[in-house]
Order: sequence, then structure tokens, then C-alpha cells
Amino acid sequence: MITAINCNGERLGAELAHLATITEATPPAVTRVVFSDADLRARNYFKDLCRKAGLSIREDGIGNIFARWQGSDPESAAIGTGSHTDAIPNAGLYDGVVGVLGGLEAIRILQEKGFKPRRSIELLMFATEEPTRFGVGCLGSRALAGTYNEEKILSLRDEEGNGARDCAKRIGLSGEFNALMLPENYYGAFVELHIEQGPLLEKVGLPIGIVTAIAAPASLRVTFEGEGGHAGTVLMPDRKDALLAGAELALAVDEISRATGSADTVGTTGMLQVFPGAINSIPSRCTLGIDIRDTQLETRDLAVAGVKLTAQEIAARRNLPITIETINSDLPATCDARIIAAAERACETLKLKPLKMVSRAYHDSLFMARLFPTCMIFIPSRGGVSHRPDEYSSPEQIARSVEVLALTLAQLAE
Ligand code: HGY
Ligand code: MN
Ligand code: MN
Repeated sequence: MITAINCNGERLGAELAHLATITEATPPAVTRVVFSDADLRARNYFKDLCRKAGLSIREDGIGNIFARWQGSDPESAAIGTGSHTDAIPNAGLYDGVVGVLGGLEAIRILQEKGFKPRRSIELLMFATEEPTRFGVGCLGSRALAGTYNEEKILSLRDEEGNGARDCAKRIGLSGEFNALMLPENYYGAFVELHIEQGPLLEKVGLPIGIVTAIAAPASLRVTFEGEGGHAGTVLMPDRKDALLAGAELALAVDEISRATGSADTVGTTGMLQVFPGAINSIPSRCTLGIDIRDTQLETRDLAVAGVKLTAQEIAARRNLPITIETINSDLPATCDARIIAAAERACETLKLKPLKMVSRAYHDSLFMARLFPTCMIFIPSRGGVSHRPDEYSSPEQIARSVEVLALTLAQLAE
């Protein structure tokens, strides 16, 4: 086993900095929504870097990019690594990106070390990890895992009513979604490097997290229909104000999530759309985007059921029509003991003490784990901040984690 390896922090830092300039927000904020021009430029930049590293590249119909370092035994299942480069509005520069560019750096330093993989090592850039465009996250990895089939993907629409096929074709992809699922034995293992996006590693003062489980996300879209009308002439007793029902429900989401008895239950109303949205017009429609998670499926589902019930109760009391749509309701994932052990050995070799921990954020690994033995390596996040421009991990923290990833991949590809 390789006993020492060094990340080229300067090279990786320059690439992270360059990718951060490919944004539709004012730097340092990063906005890079899938199938946008910024997304297309980021893809081209990534593919160019992979070509320079001698990797063979392919892209599937929905935009997952596969960059392969061919091993000596092409018949054996490859080892996968990677993450995403799409970013929600006003995000930071590390979420997903350190798993893509850090994965490339891990491959390059293994190449420079003269390592020769028996199993091919394949770096993925997943399409659409963030839910921004179509309301559902991990569309690319759901497709690879067979969780979403062609029909389901074609049913999705963005806010302008564009379908996934048109959006994909707009940036030059085939838009063919009928054969995206990977064969069961395509990867022998999958390891994703990602920032923790939480405060734990910093709190306990450890440099690396090894993920043992990934929390189960669910999201709902709830719409209340009111009557609207003129803000000056409709008297209070005659109103049917949809926003007030939405406000009650948002407070209930918070209350229900706090009351499950589990510290792992989180509930957020991240979106609230009011129609017509004029200061002097009573809201006639209010749509809420609600995100509920827990590491335990039963607890998560209890919270979701409580929110749905409360929504119906509010609608009945206010005599408003309501629609409740479940956008996604996913199972949690358990990481593979064999890969966790490989990551622990890599930490030992590098004299780094890891923390075994749960991921409260979801990731593409949640869906890769449906088909392949999977694990994640976490990088500490300053103040636990993420999905904000001040998201930060130090060059040293990133370099150490890239080295852990490199030695983990080397063990698995031998
Ligand atoms: O929302 C999440 O957990 C991920 O960052 N998209
Ligand atoms: Mn994210
Ligand atoms: Mn992410």
C-alpha cells in the first residue's frame, strides 16, 4: 500500500478558484443551476481538465460525466468517485466541487506516484444534485440507480415549464433517458468526497469525517387556494387569504419537527410562493416547498404525516381548497463496512484521526448506495456553514482529505 502521498494544493486551489468564477451570481457567491450557461461552461472546464489527465470521457443523456482512468484488468468492476458542480442560488464554492476536482486531484497524485490501478478508477460529475431547477435533487444519480426511469424524468418541469429533455438538448446533450441506469456490477465500490456542511468536525477538532449513514430526505409541495381581491375594499370578515394558511403551515412544520423527540429530525419551509404577489392584492394562492429529514425513516415519515394532517386541518378550518404533492420520499443509506475500513486505513497511514458520522445532508452517494457499496469522506466546514457564499474549508483540510481519498481509492483499485 502507498504510505505517503501529497496533494498538489496549489494546482487544486487554482482550479477551485477558477471554477468559482463560473457563476451567474456576483462572486464570491456561486449560482450554477443545471443546464444553465454557467453549468455548460463548468462542464467544459471539467472535461478539459480530465482530458489533460489522460482520462477517457463519456457523458450520458442527462449530463452525468464519466472520466475513466483505465485499469490493467478492464473486466473487473471499476472503482467510482465524484460529486456535483451544480450549485443552488447564492451558494459557496466548495459544495460538491471539492468532490469533483478533489477526486481528479486524487487520481493525478496517484498517477504521479506511479500507481497502476488493476481496477479502473472512474470520476463522476453527476448532473443536477441540487433540486433548484426541477424541484427534486440528485436527478442524475437517481437515473443511474434506476430510482427515476425515463417516464419519471420526462414528467419533470422547471419553473418556466421546460422539460428535462429540452433543457438537456439545449446544452448539447442527447436528452435520451431510456438507458441511464448502470448495471449492478458496474462499480465495485463508490467513494464520494464532500464538505460536511455541518459543525461537528470543527466542534470535535478532527480533520476528517467517515460517513456511516446518509439521512433520508423527503419534500412536499403544498398549495392553498384563496379568493384574493382588493386589499382596500375586501373587509376582514370576507377574506380567504391563502398566505395566512401557508404561514400557519410553515410554523407547524417547525413545531412538528422539533416535537418528534429525535435531534435528527429537521423540517424547513425553504420556498413560499405567493400569487399574485402585489402589495395591495390579497393572496389568492400560496405554495410551500417543504423539506423534512431524519436519519431514521420511521421518525421522518411520522413528521411528514403530521405535516400533511395539519395542512388538511388548516385548509378545512379556513375553508380553502388544498393540494399536497410528495415530490420525493427517499430511503436513508447505510455505508459499506469494507469501504469504511479502507478509509480508516488511509487515515491511519496518514496519521489522521477520523470521526465516524452520519450525513444529515443528502448526496449523490444516497443513490449510488442503492446499487454499489458506498462511503463518503467529509471535509470540515468552518462554522458548519454551507449553501452560503461564506462556506469555507481550508486548503490544508482539503489537501488532507484528498490524500485520504487517494489512498482509499488505491486500496480499492489494487
Ligand atoms: O440539500 C442537500 O442536502 C444537498 O446539499 N443538496
Ligand atoms: Mn448542496
Ligand atoms: Mn452537495
